[in-house]
Amino acid sequence: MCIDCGCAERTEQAHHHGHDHDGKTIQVGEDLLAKNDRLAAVNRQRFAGHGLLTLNLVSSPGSGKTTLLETTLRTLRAELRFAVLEGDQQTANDADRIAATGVPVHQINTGAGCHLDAHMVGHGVDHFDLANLDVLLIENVGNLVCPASFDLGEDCKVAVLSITEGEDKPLKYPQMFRAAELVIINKLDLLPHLDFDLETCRDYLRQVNPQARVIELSCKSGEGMETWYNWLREQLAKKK
Ligand SMILES: Nc1nc2c(ncn2[C@@H]2O[C@H](COP(=O)(O)OP(=O)(O)OP(=O)(O)O)[C@@H](O)[C@H]2O)c(=O)[nH]1
Ligand SMILES: [Zn+2]
Ligand SMILES: [Zn+2]
Ligand SMILES: [Zn+2]
Repeated sequence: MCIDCGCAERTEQAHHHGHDHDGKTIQVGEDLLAKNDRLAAVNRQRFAGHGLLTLNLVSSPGSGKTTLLETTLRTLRAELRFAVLEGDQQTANDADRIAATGVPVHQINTGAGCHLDAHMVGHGVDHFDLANLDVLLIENVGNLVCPASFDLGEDCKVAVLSITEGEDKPLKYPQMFRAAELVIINKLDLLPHLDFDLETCRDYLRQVNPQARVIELSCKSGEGMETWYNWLREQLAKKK
C-alpha cells in the first residue's frame, strides 16, 4: 500500500489547524500512518465539538459517489445543513457538480496521490463554517485500495459498489469492505441488463464484514434512496 509505493509523499501548505511541522516534504519511511492517525484524532475531536456527522465515501471510480451526493443534497438540503469535501487527482468536475446543488463544497486535488489523508481534510474543512453544519460528506478518490487505510477523522466509511463492477469486489478488495460500516449497492436500475447476482454479492459482503449494513439503491430511478436518507437521519440523531 501507500507506504511502499510512496504515493502519500507530498509538500505541505500553510496551516492553522492545531499541529506544528516544519514544511519539509514528508519522508518515505516515516511512519505515515501514525502521523495520519494523530491528525485524524485532531479532526475527529474538532468534528465532535460541533456535533457534526462526517462520512467518508469510498469506491471504485465511477460507482456513483458524486451522483449519490447530488441527489441526496437536492433532496435533503432544506432539512439538513451539508458541506462536501471533494477528493480527486485532477479537475474540479465533481466540485462543480456539487456546487450546482447550492451546497458549500471544497475541492482537494491529490495530484499523483490515490487517497485523501487526514492532513488534507484538516485544511479542507477550514473552508467551511463547521459550527453551522450538520453533515460533512467527504468523497474520497475513486480507488478500492489505499483509502481503506487512512482514517480521516470521519464517523464512518461508506463503501459504494455499483453492480456494473461485478459481485466479487468484496472478496477481491476485502480491506475496503471491512473498513466500511455501510455498503451501498448502486445502479440497481441496471439489474435486468446484467448477470450480476445480488444474493451472491450479499453473501460475499457477509463473508468479509458480517456487521456491515447493506443498502441497495439506484440514484437514477430513486429506488432505495429513502432507506439511505433514513440511515443518514439515524446516524445524525446518534450525534445529538
Ligand atoms: N444507470 C445508472 N447510472 C448511474 C447511477 N448512479 C450513477 N450513475 C452513472 O455512473 C457514472 C459515474 O457516476 P459518478 O457519480 O460520476 O461516479 P463517481 O463514483 O463519483 O466517480 P469518480 O469520482 O470518478 O470516482 C455517471 O455516468 C452516472 O450518471 C445509477 O444509479 N444508475
Ligand atoms: Zn498507494
Ligand atoms: Zn497542516
Ligand atoms: Zn465523483
